[in-house]
Amino acid sequence: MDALAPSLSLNQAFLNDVIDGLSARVPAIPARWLYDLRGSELFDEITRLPEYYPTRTETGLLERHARDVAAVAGTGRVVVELGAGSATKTPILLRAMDPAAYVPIDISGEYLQESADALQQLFPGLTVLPLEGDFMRSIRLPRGLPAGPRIGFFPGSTIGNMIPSTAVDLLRSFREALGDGSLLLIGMDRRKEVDVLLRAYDDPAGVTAAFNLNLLRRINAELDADVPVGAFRHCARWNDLKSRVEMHLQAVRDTCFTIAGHRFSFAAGQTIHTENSHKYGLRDGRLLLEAAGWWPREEWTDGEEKFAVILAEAETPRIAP
Ligand code: AVI
Repeated sequence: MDALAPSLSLNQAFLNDVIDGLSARVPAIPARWLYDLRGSELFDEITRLPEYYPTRTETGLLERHARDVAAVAGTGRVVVELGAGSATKTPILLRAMDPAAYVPIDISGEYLQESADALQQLFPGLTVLPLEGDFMRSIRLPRGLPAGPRIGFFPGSTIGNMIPSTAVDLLRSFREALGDGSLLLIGMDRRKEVDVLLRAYDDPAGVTAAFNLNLLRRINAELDADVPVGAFRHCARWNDLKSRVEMHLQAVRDTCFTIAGHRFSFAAGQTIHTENSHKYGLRDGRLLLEAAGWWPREEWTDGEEKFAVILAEAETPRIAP
């Protein structure tokens, strides 16, 4: 009974988001529902595509600058990662930092445990304290963490998937959870030529299209629905005013379907907005951090300035003119 309760409420939350989202004036479904098992596998595949530059570029930046991070942060910090640690990026940082403990936070307990186990094997002497929870709601670090300052690690440009007000709220809550004297190492994708961006989010192999369309398959599989997947196509758009790539599912013909007894109809050309990926210019990224109480101290970027890794320090509130 207890074991069923969480999945029941997750299913209910999915249903609520889908019904509310499709009933809205501008139909949209929160991007977090893209990541079921298949969605996560497809996202992994995306990160290896030649057109999808962020993962490769950020990993290169971490390899080049992890020692610079350690030079500022010193050793013996507690590393707190938002999201389960990636097998490629996290070890680069841990190796350079020699931390007092490593705390990965993720909503998926299973994925979290797997990644924590893998890192524990790689760093047998390291205290690994995985924390299951939704960091978008609240962050409460485990009791009994080693004393001393912390460093938050938020790679992958995940911050770009939030609208700016949500991003600032999250960065601020992270600032509060990590405390005075803390640092934050964050990856942000930069603005660049529109064709480069659109190729990264609409690759010729169709992996991103499959990732986006998988949301409709998931709705059919989990929500007693009959969405005609073939009536929609993946569509990536650059919204210059908002400085973001948007993913949509666009109806290729007039269509209607039912989800858990709710009837929806879409005219050809109408879309369901499924994801935002904001791209930050040099000043935009800094402003976002400062709005949340983080002072950017170092910033590293690749030769083409495609991607930035920023090291920011917790700012002490002070009187300002
Ligand atoms: C997870 N996130 C940072 C990816 C991005 O680039 O916004 C998700 C993604 N969506 C399509 N391709 C990749």
